Amino acid sequence: MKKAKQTNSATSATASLNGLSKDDIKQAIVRHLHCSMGTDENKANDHAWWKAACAAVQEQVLERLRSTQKAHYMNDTRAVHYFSAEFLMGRLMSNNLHNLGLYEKTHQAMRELGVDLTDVMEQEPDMALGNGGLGRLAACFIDSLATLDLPAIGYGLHYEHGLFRQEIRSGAQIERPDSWRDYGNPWEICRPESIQEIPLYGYVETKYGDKGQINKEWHPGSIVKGVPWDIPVVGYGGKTVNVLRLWESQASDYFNWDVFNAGGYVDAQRENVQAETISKVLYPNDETEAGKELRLIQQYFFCACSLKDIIRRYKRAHGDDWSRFADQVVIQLNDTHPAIAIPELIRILVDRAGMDWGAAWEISSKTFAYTNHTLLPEALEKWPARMLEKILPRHLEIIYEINHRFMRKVEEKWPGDDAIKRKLSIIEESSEKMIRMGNLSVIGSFAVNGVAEIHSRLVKENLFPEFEKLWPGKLTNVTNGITPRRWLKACNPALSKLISERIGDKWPTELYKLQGLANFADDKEFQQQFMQIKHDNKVRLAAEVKTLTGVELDPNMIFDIQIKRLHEYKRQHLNLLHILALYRRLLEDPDYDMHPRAFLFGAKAAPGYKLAKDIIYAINKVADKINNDVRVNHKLKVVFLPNYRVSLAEKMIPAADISEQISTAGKEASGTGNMKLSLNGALTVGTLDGANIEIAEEVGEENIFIFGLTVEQVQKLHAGGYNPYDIYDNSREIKAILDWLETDYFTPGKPGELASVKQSLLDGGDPYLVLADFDAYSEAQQKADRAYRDKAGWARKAIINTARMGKFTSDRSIREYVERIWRLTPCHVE
Ligand code: Z2T
Repeated sequence: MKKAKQTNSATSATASLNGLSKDDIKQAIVRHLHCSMGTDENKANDHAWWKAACAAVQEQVLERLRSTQKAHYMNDTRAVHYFSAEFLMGRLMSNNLHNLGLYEKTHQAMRELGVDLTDVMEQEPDMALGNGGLGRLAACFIDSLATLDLPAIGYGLHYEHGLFRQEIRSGAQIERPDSWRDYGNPWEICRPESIQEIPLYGYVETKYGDKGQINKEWHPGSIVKGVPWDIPVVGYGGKTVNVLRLWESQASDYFNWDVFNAGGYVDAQRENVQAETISKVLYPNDETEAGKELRLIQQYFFCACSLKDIIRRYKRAHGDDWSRFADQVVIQLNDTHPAIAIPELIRILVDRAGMDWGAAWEISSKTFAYTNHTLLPEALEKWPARMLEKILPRHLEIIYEINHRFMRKVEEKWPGDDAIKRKLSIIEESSEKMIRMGNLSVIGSFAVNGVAEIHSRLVKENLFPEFEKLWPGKLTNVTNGITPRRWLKACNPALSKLISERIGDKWPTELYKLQGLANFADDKEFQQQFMQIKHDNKVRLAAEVKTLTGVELDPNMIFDIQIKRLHEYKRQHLNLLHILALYRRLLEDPDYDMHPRAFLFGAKAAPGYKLAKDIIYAINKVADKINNDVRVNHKLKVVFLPNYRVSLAEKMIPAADISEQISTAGKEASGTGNMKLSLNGALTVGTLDGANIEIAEEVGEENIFIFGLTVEQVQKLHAGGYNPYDIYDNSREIKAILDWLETDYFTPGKPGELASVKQSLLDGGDPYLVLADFDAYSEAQQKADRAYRDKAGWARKAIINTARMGKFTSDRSIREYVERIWRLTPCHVE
C-alpha cells in the first residue's frame, strides 16, 4: 500500500503530461524490437532491447520536439545559441526517461518483458564529446534551458571519436579510440536539408567600387560541407524539447567536381579524407593550447556552420532586414574556442550583406557574450597570425581592423600610454605575431563572465584589469551549477526517493526546497535511513570496483574520492603524498589511530602531459603495494578506477563519504564535481578555491574541512621566493615520503620510476605549492577522520551538505544568465 503511494508521488509531477500507460510502452518497445531491430523477444540481447527501448522513447521525444519547434517559430522567440567545442552529454536513456516522467513505468514494462532496465541502460555508450568540466557544464546548461522552457540551441562538433578510452596497463595509462557511434546512436537525427558549405584557405581580393569604396572578396581555396546532426534535449517535465546541433564535416561535392572531371578520381578521395578529418576527433587537452592548425579549422568550421544556420533561420522570419538581428539572437561563447565566430559574423555583414563597418560592429557586439573558464596562462588561446592568414585570410584582416579601432579607444582613455596598448592589444608582438583570442572575445562581446565569485574577481583584477575601467560592469560573475535531475534524481534513486518522502517531489526543479531536510538533520530515523542509503551505494560501488580492478573494499571504510582530470594544479599528488604518510605512520605504529579508509581516484591525463601520466603511474604502483600489504590493508586501500567518465561518475558520486577538492588556491576556476559530491551527501576536504568557497558559505564551516593557503597567501609566497627545499629539509615526514618515491619500494627492481613526482616538487620548484600545503592538508584529513567516528555527527553533516546545495542547481545559473545577459522569456509549449 505504502509502496504504491510512493511511486505515485514520484511521478505525479509529470504523470498528467503523458497518457502513456505501461502497456503502451511495452507495445512500443516490442514493436521496435520487431520492426526496427528485426529480432524478437526470445532472441534479443540487452543491446537489442536497449535500442528498441530508445526508439520507443525517441517517439515520445520527437513528438514534443515538433511542438516545441512550432511554438518557437509561431512566437518568433529570441533564443540563446550556446557555442561550445564540447558537450559532455554522457548517456541519454535514463535522463530522458526521468525528464519525460516515464522512468518507473518503463522499468515495470521491461520487467514484465523479462528484462532489467538497469542492465539494458548499461549498453549505452557515453557520449563523451568533451574533456571535463567545461563540456559537462554545457550539458547541464542545455538541460536547464529546456527545463525552464527557454528557447535555446546548442551548437558544436559531431566528433567521430570523443575523449579517448583509458586503459591501465601495468599501472600506466594508455589511450584507445572512443567509438561511441560504432553501433549507431539512436538519439541523433541527420538533417541533410540544413547542410552548409564552408570556405577555407585561399586569398583576399581588394576591389574598388565606383564611389571609391573598398570591397573585399575572399576567394577560398577549398570548401567543406557541414552536415548537421540533431540530438533532442528533453526538459524535466517533458514539455520543451530543444536541440543540440552538432556539425560533421564531409567533402563538398561541389569542390571535388573539378578534380573529378580532370580525371583525378583518386586525388578527389584524398580531398575527402582531408575534409572528413575536421570532425574526426576531439582534442584531449583540457586547459592547454596545442596551437594546431586542425584545431583552428575545427573551431572555424563549427562556428561558420552555426552562424549560417542562425542567419538562415533569421532570414526566414525577417528577410533582409538586419535591424532586429541582435534582438532575436544572442550567442554565448563557451570559452574562446568559438571566438572566431566574432570576425565571421562581421565578415558576413560587411562582405556579404554590404553593411558599413559601424553598422556591422553595432550588431555583432550586441550579439556575443563570452564565458571565461580559466586563468591558467597555458590555457589562454593564442593563434599565430601566420596560421590565421593561411586558413582564414579575411578574418585576420578583420581582426586587425577591430584592433585598430580598439587601439584608438585605448589612446583616448590613456593618451600616450604604450604599455597599456601592448597589454590590451589583440595582437601580441612577440617574435612570432600572435592573436590573443581572450582579448578579442572581451572586445567583441557585450558581457563577459567568470564561473565562480573568486574566479570572476581574479578575471577582473588580474586577467583583464584595464578592460574593467574601459567598460565598467561588462565583466561579471555567474557561478556554475549542475543539473539535479542527472546528479541526484537519476544517479541516486534511493536517496531521491527518501528526500521526496520527506519534503515532496518538487526539489528537482526547486532545489532550494532541499533545505527542508535540515529539519531532519538530528532526526535519528532519518539519519539512519540517509546513512543506510550511503552504505548501500558503497556496497554497489565496491562490487563495481571488484569487477573493474579486482580490489576488495569493505563498505565500512571511509570512501574518499577524488575524480577529475589529472592536473598538477588539482594536486592528485598531494592526495598521494598524504596516502604515503598514512602508510608510513601505520608501518611505524601498527596501532596508528585511524578509521579504515579507501582512497578512490578517477582521472584521465592528456596524452602528451608527461608528469600527469607519471602521477597516474605512481598512484597505481602505490595502490598495488598498499593493497597487498597485509600489515595495513585492513585500514588502507587505494583504487584507481580506469576510464573515468560521466557514467562512472554517476556510480562513484552517490557512494562518496569524502570529496577531495584540493587545488592550489586561485587555480580552479569553479569546479562542478565539488557540487555533485556535496549534493549526494559527501563532505568536502578542500581549499579556499573556486566554488569551494561558496559551498563553504552554504554548508557552514562545521560541515566542511577547509585547509591551506588562501589566494593572497599563495601570491605572497610566490612573490617572496618560495623554496620547497626549506620544507623538505625541515619535515622528517615529507623528506621520508619523497625519498621513498626514489627507491624501488613501489617498483621492485626499478628504482627511480617514480622519481619525476619528487623531482617536480623539489628541483621543479613545486609550482602548485604541494609541500607548502601538506601539513595543513594532513591536519584537515585527521579532523575528517575524527569526525567520521561520530556516527550521528557525521550523518548530520552529510544531511546538511545535501540540504544546502540549493544554490548550485544549474537552473539558478541559467536564470542569472537569462536575467543579466541573455534577456530571454520562456516560451511555454502546448
Ligand atoms: C575545462 O574543463 C575548464 C576550464 C578550461 O579552460 C578548459 C576546460 Cl576543458 C579553458 C573547467 C575549469 O577548470 C573548472 O574549474 C570549471 O568548473 C569548468 O571548466 C566549468 O566552468
